[in-house]
Amino acid sequence: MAASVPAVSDLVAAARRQFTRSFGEETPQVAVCAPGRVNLIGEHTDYNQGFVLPMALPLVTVVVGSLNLGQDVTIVTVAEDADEPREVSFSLAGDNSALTPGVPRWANYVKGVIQHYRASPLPGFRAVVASSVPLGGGLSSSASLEVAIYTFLQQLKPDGGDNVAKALSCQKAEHTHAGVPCGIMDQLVSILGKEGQALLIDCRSLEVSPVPLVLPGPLILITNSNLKHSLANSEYAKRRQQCEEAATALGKKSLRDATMKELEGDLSDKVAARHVIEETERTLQAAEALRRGAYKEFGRLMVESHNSLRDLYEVSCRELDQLVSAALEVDGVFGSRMTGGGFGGCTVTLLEAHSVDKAILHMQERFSGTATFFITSPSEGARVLPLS
Ligand code: GAF
Repeated sequence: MAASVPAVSDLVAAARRQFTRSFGEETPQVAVCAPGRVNLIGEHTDYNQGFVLPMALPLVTVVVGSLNLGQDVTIVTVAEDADEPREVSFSLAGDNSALTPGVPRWANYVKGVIQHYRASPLPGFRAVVASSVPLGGGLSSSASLEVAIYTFLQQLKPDGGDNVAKALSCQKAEHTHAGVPCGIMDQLVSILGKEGQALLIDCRSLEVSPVPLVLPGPLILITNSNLKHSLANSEYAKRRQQCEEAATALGKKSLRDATMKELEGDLSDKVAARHVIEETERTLQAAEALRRGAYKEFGRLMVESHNSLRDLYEVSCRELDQLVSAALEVDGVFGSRMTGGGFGGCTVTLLEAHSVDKAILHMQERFSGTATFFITSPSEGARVLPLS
């Protein structure tokens, strides 16, 4: 059985109950949310200035809160994590030393966003965070938290910037406060997501083109391996560095400018570059196929993408490979692949609606761990929520 996605209104209600418990007040002044994302294709291409095709999810991070009179900040999360405190307080007065990363780790994303917010100084505030995006599941729980906090701060003090500037500030927060040299995909789609549309993003120009994914039609099934990935582990940074070195060796500013012909010869030390060059091309073809409703072709490109991430880029793992192979054994499945940074997290599968139950059952049977399933559709990006 697929899990049901919690309604945004239920998350807001949970955050409001915690707000009352923590601050003794009935109603916060502001409520906002920002979604996680699933990437349909175009993996590890964003920091090479290539193309990506993600969509925003109905899984979101909610922030509710109010202005403080001084410069004190208190943030509480409703998430349970036995190892980490659920509440953090600091002052924005003086230099930025209170924003130095530390514990709890979840608060580092908040501190990073405050540090890179485009309209300083910020007033103090009290807020509660609640999220339905699985943590460390490859669905951008961190970008959704960054973007939700930024959107909340915009209600307290407008920043006068545009959405791209907002995404870049949130990306910077991840670089400086989580130590992950991520690309721009997750933050952009969390801000710009649209109901019924995947977004083709050119990660060089940051131009975004909608690609309609109208349902009913095929379904998108997300399968969480429940194996938590750790993007901060050195592998992500290592891949990024390999790509930069490969681009320099080819005399290019980024791998976006390189062609397979230029890689000819000894490919043995350039397999990462080959993944990026081919994945960028695949993403453009996949967007075109989706526009035409050519789901079989789209599915074939998803499988090629997965195989390339597994064999060339080496960011998949046994659990993700098992889930993808199992999905592909079911009639009515167009394609399946790992999604996000890799080393755990989720797979995404495109399939006929009538095959969903069969696919879930078969994946459960063939998987060595315990997986969670969500049927999903493209949703709205970050937004301010009513508080009635
Ligand atoms: C993570 C990063 F945050 C993204 O920028 C992107 O590189 C992705 O991994 C891989 O495509 O989600």
